[in-house]
Amino acid sequence: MEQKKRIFSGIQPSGDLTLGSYMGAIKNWVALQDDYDCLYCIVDMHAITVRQVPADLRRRSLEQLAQYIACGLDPEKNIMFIQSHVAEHAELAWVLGCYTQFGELSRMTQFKDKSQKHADNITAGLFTYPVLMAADILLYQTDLVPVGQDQKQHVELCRDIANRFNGVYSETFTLPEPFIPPMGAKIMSLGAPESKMSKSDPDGCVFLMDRPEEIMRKFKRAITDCETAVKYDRENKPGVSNLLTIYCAATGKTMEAAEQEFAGQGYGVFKPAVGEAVVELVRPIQEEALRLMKDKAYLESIYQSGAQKAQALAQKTLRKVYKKVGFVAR
Ligand code: ATP
Ligand code: LTN
Repeated sequence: MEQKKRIFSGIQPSGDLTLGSYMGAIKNWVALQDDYDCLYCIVDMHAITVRQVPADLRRRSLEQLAQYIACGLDPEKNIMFIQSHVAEHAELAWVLGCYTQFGELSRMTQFKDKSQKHADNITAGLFTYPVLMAADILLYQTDLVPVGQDQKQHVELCRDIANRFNGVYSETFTLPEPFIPPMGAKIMSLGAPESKMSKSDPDGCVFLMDRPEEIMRKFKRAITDCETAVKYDRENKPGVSNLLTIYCAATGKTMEAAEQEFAGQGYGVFKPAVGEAVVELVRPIQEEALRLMKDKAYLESIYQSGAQKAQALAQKTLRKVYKKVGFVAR
């Protein structure tokens, strides 16, 4: 039988999962899990690049695992683990940092955004974050990295680092490709449709675990425009286009079908309908996540066996890398 290609992806437990991270990432992880050999990670080491409350970080890491499973990721099929449990991530990141240019990291838009936002705490970790991400991906000889649009630049940098390393030594790393979904790659904020929906900006953000009333309230208040037509036009109608995208991603309908459904209906009907579609989407996820959160022993067994399997793979790559750069074997 032909060996399946490998997927790696992760989300930081730096806040609660949002509708954006579901539509941009997790939904596609679920869709790809049968055709690929997948590792899905809770990247807690990335989360501490901005200050976290320790108890919250610990709680959210577990909740995130429960939510991954509740979204439909099968722990029997996928390796699911917590980044800090596999020390090879930090070890490879150090080596790769020595093959990454200061200039390359300075050009990362996420670094520019976040260093503006956290101007009082621009740490070396925030700057070298993409190197750790490259280590995550390259440790597992990953072929495909399913992420939202905002992470494409980081995956491209990861390819550049891998290419450089392979060029200096010899073939060591598989070159990964980003997988950006055709629909939902960039869900925008409901309050400010020109910026990305983001968990660190709770205004305009819908969380996967929000109560139904809260979801309905957020959609009813979503910014649209002063026209009435429910039409997709990203330039001139960013709010409505975003709501249409959310509606399509939540229901599986095409854009044409959605536009037709709401033709002549006005925003008073459209906005609550999007809210209801999202409520229906998250209802079973919420029920399952809450059930799983009560079973700490089960969650522990998943992340422990996940870390063991991940580490076995990671060690192979790290050993190869240490040998190539000239470290004495242990
Ligand atoms: P932060 O606010 O801390 O930057 P975030 O809300 O952007 O966090 P991440 O943890 O950075 O979320 O993202 C997790 C995954 O979800 C990534 O693959 C990212 O590309 C994707 N993602 C995040 N927000 C969105 C969004 N609004 N639309 C589509 N995909 C998204
Ligand atoms: N930087 C990503 C999270 C992340 C990731 C990864 C995604 C860390 N390591 C490896 C894919 C592959 C983000 O969403 N902010």
